[in-house]
Amino acid sequence: MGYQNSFKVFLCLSVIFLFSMKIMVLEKYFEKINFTAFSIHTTKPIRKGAHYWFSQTNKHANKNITLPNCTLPPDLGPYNIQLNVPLDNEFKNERMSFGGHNKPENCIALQKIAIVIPFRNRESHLKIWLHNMHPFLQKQQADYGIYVIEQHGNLPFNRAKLLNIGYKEALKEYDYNCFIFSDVDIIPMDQRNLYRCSTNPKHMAHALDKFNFRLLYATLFGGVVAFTKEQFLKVNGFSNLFWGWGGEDDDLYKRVITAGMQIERMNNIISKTKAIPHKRDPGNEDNPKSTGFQHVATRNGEPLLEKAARRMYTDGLNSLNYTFIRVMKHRLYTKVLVDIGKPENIEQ
Ligand code: BGN
Repeated sequence: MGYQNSFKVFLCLSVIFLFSMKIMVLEKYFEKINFTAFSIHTTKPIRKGAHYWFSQTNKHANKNITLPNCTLPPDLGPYNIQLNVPLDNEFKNERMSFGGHNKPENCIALQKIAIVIPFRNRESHLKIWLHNMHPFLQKQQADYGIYVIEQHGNLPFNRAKLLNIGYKEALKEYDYNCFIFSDVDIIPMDQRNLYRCSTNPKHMAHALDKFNFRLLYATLFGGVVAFTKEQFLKVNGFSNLFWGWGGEDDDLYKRVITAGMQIERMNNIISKTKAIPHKRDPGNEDNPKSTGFQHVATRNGEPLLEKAARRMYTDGLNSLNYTFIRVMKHRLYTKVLVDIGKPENIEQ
């Protein structure tokens, strides 16, 4: 009797064991199928050993469906910018990945947008920018990442070189195809102002409140501009030679025209933009004056802007050198700290 009972128990346990093994095998099989579906919609992170977005579970992985392309929501309109960000009420979105990347949950965005911000000592502006721009970009159904490129040290600021670096660093993480180069203190006042690239490079800060929402001069190309990857490569990026305030955006305008492109601007109502008022930062004084009338950056006494077209194929992305110091993944943005060297006319 005792022998028969133990045999039955053994039989039961074997059945349970075999059954659970079968479930495990089936689970593995389905995991494989789902993983294939998952990889259709994503790209692997490029930097190894890191943190990045796609190590997170993809909510669509189990649905095994193809998502539709994103469309814009119909209720885009004037945007209420918040300048006072309460300490305990920073923007939150549980779905967002660390480092300030987000993409729509239920559709595929056609553009993958890197927003690149040149930076030094402007924490308060960055806080306001992030608090307003994450909800703005998410409302526009953008697939985007925020890259803050910080210049190490106290030498004159080089906005354009930092933007070139942002382009390169962002591409190490994701296959971005659109780059929006933005100052940290500029925030759009209307959600219809699409943070997207277009068939030509786009100027997006032409109707600033500080200039009474009017275009200051026809060739102005500062504040916020959008380039597809191809457009940016075509102009060889920004010049690396503008140290201190002014001129680098005018130089970029000349590159765009020289490369046979036009610039685009949306209408003045949609493009109304806020520039957070502030004093000029130390280390960002006007770049050296060389004429009696205006400051113009120079190299060996030669005004850079005058020779913009001739210089563009030797000064830019293809001549960029800098020392990467570190990357820091914050909840709302990725900060890359870099040593960008010094102007040619500063001797150590
Ligand atoms: C211009 C600056 C731009 C700046 C606009 C708006 C120069 C080059 C000297 C001719 N250009 O004067 O860089 O975006 O003002 O502030 O300084």
